Amino acid sequence: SRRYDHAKVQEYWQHVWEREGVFECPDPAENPTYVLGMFPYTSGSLHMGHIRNYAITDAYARYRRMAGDDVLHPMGWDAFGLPAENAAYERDTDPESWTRACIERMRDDLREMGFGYDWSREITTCDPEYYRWNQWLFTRLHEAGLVEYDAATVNWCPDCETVLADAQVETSTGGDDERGRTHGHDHAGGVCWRCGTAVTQRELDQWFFAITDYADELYDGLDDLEGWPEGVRDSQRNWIGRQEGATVAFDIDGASASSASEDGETVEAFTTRLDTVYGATYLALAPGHDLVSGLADRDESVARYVESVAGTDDAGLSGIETDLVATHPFTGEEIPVYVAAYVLDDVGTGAVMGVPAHNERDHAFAAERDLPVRQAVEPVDGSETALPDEPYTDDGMLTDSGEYDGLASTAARDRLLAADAAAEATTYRLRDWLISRQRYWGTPIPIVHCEDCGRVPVPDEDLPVELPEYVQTTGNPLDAAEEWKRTACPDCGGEATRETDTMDTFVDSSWYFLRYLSPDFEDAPFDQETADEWLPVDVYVGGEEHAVLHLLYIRFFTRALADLGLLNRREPVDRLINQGTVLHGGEKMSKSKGNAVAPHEYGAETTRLFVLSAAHPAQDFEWTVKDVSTAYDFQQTLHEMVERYTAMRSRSDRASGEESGPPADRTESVPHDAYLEREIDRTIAAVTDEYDRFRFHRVVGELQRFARLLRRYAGYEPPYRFAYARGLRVLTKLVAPIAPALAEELWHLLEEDGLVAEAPWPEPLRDVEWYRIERELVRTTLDDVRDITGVVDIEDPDEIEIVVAEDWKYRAYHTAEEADPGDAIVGEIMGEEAIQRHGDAA
Ligand code: ANZ
Ligand code: ZN
Repeated sequence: SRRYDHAKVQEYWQHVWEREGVFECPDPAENPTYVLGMFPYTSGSLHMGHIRNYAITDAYARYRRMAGDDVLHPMGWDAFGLPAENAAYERDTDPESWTRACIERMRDDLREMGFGYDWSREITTCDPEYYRWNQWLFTRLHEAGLVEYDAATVNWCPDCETVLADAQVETSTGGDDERGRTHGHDHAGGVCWRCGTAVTQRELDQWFFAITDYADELYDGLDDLEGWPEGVRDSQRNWIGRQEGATVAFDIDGASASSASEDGETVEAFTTRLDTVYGATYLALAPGHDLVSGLADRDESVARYVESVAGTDDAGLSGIETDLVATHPFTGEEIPVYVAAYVLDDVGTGAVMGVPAHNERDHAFAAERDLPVRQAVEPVDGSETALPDEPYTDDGMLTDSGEYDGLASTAARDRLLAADAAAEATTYRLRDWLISRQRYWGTPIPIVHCEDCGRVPVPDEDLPVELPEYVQTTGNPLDAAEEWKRTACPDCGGEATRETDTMDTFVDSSWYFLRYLSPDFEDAPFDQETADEWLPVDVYVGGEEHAVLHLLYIRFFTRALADLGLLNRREPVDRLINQGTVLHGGEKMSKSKGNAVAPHEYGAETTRLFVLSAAHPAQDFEWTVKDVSTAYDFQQTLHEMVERYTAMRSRSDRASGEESGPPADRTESVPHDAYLEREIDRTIAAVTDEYDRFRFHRVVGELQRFARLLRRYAGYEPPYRFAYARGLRVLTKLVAPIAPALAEELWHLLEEDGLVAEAPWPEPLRDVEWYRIERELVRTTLDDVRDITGVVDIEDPDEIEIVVAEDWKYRAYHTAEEADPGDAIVGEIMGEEAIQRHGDAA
């Protein structure tokens, strides 16, 4: 028979879908389902990671559309950012032209893949019509006190000449630093996330979003995000880094005349182990602690130490003793004060009480300096510790701790909090979001600097502040745009200059999912009523590299917008899927590794079918030509089956002298028909269930199995024909979300009306309660399977299929493909006919 020409088929149906507006989301929607893939960064062309991401959302969107939902499946472009500027620089063009060219190419790529988007809602973040709303939102946040302008030591990439957010600094080993580090924002030793250049530190005035105001909410909210992978929730918890503990106040005495200026100062040390406080034998300050700058001014050796550790990542256990002493608030003893780089500036209070007996680091620090090791906690069971050689770090019972002796650590922590010197404290690792970038290709921050009025927001009616024309410079092109910079102060009308920083592109992507909902809305970034109706996004799919940054920022924005009264939702996404990696030769498939396969190399339909059938969306999988050809063959098989059937149908129509309509013998009840009908119902129920769970690989597995079964019937003339025809129709519908163009072709061959993309999802003919029970059973443990089947030598429960027949009897079958179906029945025996049927076909 004729092989189907997949390239032609794809192109044709893509055209028809567009002509018929299949993917345009009804407005207003009755049954809204929002399916969203993370919009691509406009880097030039689509890679396999994109394809996998969008194949997942497209399959789910198509499935829900057929199931009767009003589905929104939009697409847009994350178009601002440094790489465009770098690319433009290298190619001697400007970022805008380069970006627009990328968008054209990538849009074509997406179309060619047959993905169904509502292009009427396309958004591009570098359009002034989009970024004006970034500016508008900045102004609203500013009014609400959620924007700050602060001098800050910032991570600086000397190559990109820009500030980097903490999360844009990677450890030079290239690992996922988000999870590795527990403390700190001291990124010396890190490299720029884009170009890999070693990051340095700089002091600059910068704009921040006060995401830390939401630290608790963002942290606590994670517990309720049941549709999110645990790994992502953990990464966010870790990133927010909430630690509950206490501060302990130490009074400082200057031991010499020159240190009198610190007399009467108090240093608060943050600790999670207040129970060990009697074991504190020294106090250590971070090099950036407030007290230290004064110390350094009058003490050369402190100054030299601070200088020597600035910008180094592993100052180890170095430190320097100061001429200060601290009074231990519980014992009244005087303890020495050190400056030590292991105490981080921006963790806790930047000061620690050193407890050598119960903390590894403090123990090591003390050992090098012969500081006393004083035990305050002992094992509850009275067992020996390795003190003073090794610290005892577990909880236990207090000893040598005055009135607290004998208390358990937990109880002691509570009781000690009542003391004057102690106070409950929570610290966070999360820092405010630094959004300033000294680059051109981003949203200009809508602020005017006026000598008299200070920093004045640009009034809404003057938005957008559009980017000036691009000029090539090494620094920030906006600084060089003299004419653009010069403006009038919105307040006093006097001469003023524009802010030249642009916004981090993560601002653009923090609310884009809202813009799709009302892309032409002119009064605000989005229409609140529509947004309340559509949110949260039902499914959001994207790479796990966004586990922290982007996915924390959209949560922050949603909450901030709710507090601004612009939205009635506090979480943006109901269900999150991080798609796994496509591997090739054991390594992540990528251009830079030279192991990339272009999305169209094997044809769009084959690629989609393969990436969806290879593994669960969250799992990594290996690209192999063998598996690709399996996907290809499956399409050919389906096509052949339908073609053979239509040929047979027209033969028999001619023989019976009828154009169409049921043959006379249709009313006869035939056992094989009943069996096939039941299998059709079963397949519908199974496949629907798998689509609901995003297990497209199992959908394909079910469909392959079903196609094999159906094929065994192919040679039979009526009376099986009606069940068979239904089987083909159902198969076509069920495969449509995954191989949409092939399915349209089959639908057309079957002479069905309309488009399969718009056809209703198939329904089982009879009650499938039995099927649900069967599924439950399959999910039970191996022991249960043994109980039910009485078979003891089952190794792998996946080899066994439990079926509940309509007579409610349990039946178990081997499902391993090689097993002969007739012999493989291990439970009860199925009806004679069915065995015979299987036997015939085998
Ligand atoms: C005294 C103490 C005794 C501590 C003890 C621990 C154990 P973890 O260890 O991750 O729970 N810390 C506080 N501020 C710090 C800073 N700015 N830089 C470096 N370390 C700092 O973190 C909590 C502990 O980290 C705190 O509790 C403190 O040491 C240290 F047996 O205080 B602890
Ligand atoms: Zn002014």
